[in-house]
Amino acid sequence: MNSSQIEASTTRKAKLAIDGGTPAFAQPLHVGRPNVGDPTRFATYMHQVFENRWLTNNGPLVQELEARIAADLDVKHCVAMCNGTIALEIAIRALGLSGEVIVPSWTFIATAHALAWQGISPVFADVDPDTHNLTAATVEPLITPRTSGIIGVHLWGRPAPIEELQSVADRHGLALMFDAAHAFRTSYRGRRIGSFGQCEVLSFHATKVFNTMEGGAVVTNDDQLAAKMRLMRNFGFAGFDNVVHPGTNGKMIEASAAMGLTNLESLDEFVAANKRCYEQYALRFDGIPGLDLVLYDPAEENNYHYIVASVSDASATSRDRLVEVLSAENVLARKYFWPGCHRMLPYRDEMDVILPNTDTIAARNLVLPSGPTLSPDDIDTICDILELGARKSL
Ligand code: T4K
Repeated sequence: MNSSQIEASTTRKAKLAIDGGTPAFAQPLHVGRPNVGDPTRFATYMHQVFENRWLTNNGPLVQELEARIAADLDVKHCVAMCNGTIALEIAIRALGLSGEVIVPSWTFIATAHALAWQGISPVFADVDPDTHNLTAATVEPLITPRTSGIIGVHLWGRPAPIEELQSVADRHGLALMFDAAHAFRTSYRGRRIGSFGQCEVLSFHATKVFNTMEGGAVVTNDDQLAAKMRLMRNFGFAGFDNVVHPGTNGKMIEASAAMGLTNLESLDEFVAANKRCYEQYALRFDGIPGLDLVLYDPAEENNYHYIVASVSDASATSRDRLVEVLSAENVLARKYFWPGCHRMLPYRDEMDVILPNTDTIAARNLVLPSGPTLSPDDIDTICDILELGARKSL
């Protein structure tokens, strides 16, 4: 197709902003724009917080949120924390991990930092090119006498191969925990993510499908582990003046719990909106050369929060150029998690690893906006721009 045929094939007729046209969107469309529930409900909860004069330190709203999340995920314990990174650190320490721990490089940097921050070496494994998750085959060859555990990541809310990883861990006597930061309200073989491995770590950051502004939690069926983490998140206090364990300050505040309780009430709507976005993107991507969507498994429960595209060489415009073109139109797409943790400054000189699948994915990955604030017209316009770029070098 020549460029006028391409423009005719899409609803987009205007000059691109990168060529001096007016941006398609007056306001930026961000990946990660927060989902927010009913402000009146939030105000009611906050009124309760003021009435209680209890602002933090395991307050009643935090306890209520923990109970609701544990019930929702069908897991015995939910230990709420101030963010997902501290939750990872506390879980890692409570499990007694040391030496080396195997993690994917293809994840948000917090997964690796949570180990390095406490003197443990993250050992970066490659991922499956289609699922973006670890496999037994990428993990097992990296096990050494110093390995103490494996952290699987349910990337984009799509479950890691839990059973495969569990049998590797069992064979070698290793701990297995999961970074489930993206995986709130998703399932593995029909069972909700939250009770796999020794524990799973959730993030409730503003940009997640379910947020408490900042926040996170460790969920587990292990009574002793949960009790230890409760101590650790509160300086090791077991009652007034009685410190029984080393600890830190990992507590969730009541205002965060108020946000969480508010957002739980709207979570089904957020997921439905994400699903609508995902299905529309999937429909539009069908037939666009060089653009593929990383698909969710319809047999599982998904939160559809991350719209993840792959831009291959068959696209006339490169991934990096598409990010620039979209940005000029006020569509702030992301290259998450380029270039991979193993190529980030704190880690790249320390190890000599070759992760071909991670490198290929990192070069192609493009995360697009989704969520309740995005209209079908918005998605059509974003897809028009992408289609133009895929068919013609911009
Ligand atoms: N493990 C994994 C696999 C994770 O993905 C994360 C966090 C963690 C662990 C750690 O959990 P936390 O400690 O964060 O609870 C963002 C988030 O800050 C981070 O939570 C998240 N993963 C990561 C995937 O995304 P950045 O560096 O991209 O943040 P930033 O400031 O660029 O904002 C992201 C986008 O959201 C932008 O387009 C702007 C938009 N945004 C952001 C905020 C905060 C808004 O529109 N409104 C807002 O209020 O890391």
